[in-house]
Amino acid sequence: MAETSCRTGIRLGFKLRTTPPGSNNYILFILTLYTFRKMFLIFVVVIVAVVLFLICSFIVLFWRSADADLLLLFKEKFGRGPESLKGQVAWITGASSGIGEYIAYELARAGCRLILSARRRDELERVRSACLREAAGQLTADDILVQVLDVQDFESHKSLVIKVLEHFTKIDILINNAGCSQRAKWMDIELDVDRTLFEINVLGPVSLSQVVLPHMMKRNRGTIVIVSSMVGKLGLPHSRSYNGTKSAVQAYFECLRTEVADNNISITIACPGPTFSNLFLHAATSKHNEKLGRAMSRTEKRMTTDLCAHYIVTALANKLYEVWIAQQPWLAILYIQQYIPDLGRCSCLITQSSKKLPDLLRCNF
Ligand SMILES: *[C@@H]1O[C@H](CO)[C@@H](O)[C@H](O)[C@H]1NC(C)=O
Ligand SMILES: CC(=O)N[C@H]1CO[C@H](CO)[C@@H](O)[C@@H]1O
Repeated sequence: MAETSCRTGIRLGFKLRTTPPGSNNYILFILTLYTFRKMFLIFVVVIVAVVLFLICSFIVLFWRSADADLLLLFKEKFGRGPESLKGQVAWITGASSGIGEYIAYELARAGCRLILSARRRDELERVRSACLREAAGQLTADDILVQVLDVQDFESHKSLVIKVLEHFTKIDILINNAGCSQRAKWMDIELDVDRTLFEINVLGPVSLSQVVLPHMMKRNRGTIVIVSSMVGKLGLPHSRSYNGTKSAVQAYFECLRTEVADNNISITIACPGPTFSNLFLHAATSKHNEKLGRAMSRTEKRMTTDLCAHYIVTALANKLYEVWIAQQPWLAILYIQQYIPDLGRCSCLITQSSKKLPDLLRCNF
C-alpha cells in the first residue's frame, strides 16, 4: 500500500516538473479556478447556513406560538372557514356557558341555525339573545331554538329530537359539548362519582347521538362533534373519572366513525387543553354530588374560550377527525406522548412529583 502511494507521488512530481514552459497561463487559470472554487464553496455554505438559520428560527417561532395541532393550523389558514357552514342546523349541548356558549356565537356569526341545550333555561335565553346580536341580521328569532336538556336524562332524548325536527325539519350537526371535570385523588374517589361522570361525559353523548343518527343516516349527511379533552389522550393527576370518561367517549365515537363513514357522516373529536370556562365551578370531587366550586383566575395560562371555539368550528367545517387545541408546552407534550410514548410519560411535566412547574400543574382541564 505505502509503496503504491509513494510511487504515485513520484509520478505526479514527474508530471509537474515536465510541464512545458508555455503553459504558465494554463496553470494560472487552474489556480484562479481553484481559488474561485474555494470562494464559491464558501459562498454556497454561507447561503445554506443563512437559509437553514432562517428556517429554524421560523420553525422555533412558529412552534412556540402554535396552539393547535399542525393539520388544524393549516386548515385554519388554507381550509374552509366557519362561513362554509351557513344555513346548516347545529345542536349544541352545554351551550349555557364556557366552550359551548362560544361555539354558539361562532356558528351564529357563520349563519347557522341553532338549537341551544343545557339545564338552565335563563342562561340559554341570555346566550340566545347574544347569538342574535352576533349573527348581525343573518338569523331571525325563529332560527335559534332554546331546548332545555339534561344529558343524564336519557329517556327524554328521543322526544327532544322529535321536537327539534318538528321545528327545523333537519339536524346537520350535533355538538356533544356538555361535560363535567374533576379534581380529586385517585384513592379517595367514590365509585358513584365515576358512575355520574360516566353518565354525563359518555352515556349522555352516546344516547343523544344514537337518537339523532337515524335522521342523519336517512339524509346521508351529518357531523357529530365530541368536545373531549387533552386528558382523553394523556393522564393527569387528580382526575381519574374525568380522564377515564374522556378516554372512553373517544373510543365510543371512534367505533361509530368506522360504522357510519359510508353514510357520509363525519365525526370530529376535539381535545382542548387548558381553556377558560366554568369547568371548575361544577367539577366533581371525590364525593358523590359534591362540587368543586372553584372559579378560574384570569391570570392562569389558558386559551381564551372564543379562540378554542373557533378552532373547534374550523375542525368541524373541515371534517377533521381528531384535533388538539392547546398552548405550549401542552401541545408539545401531546406530540411527544403520541409519537414517543415512553419519553412522554417520563416527562416530569405530567407527574405530580414535579416541583419545578407548579403553575402548570395547577392547571386543570
Ligand atoms: C355528504 O355531506 C355533505 C354535507 O356534509 C354534502 O355536501 C355532500 O353532498 C354529501 N355527499 C353525498 C354523496 O351525499
Ligand atoms: C391517569 C389516566 O388514567 N390516564 C389515561 C387517560 O386516558 C388515556 C387514554 O386516552 C390513557 O392513555 C391515560 O393513561
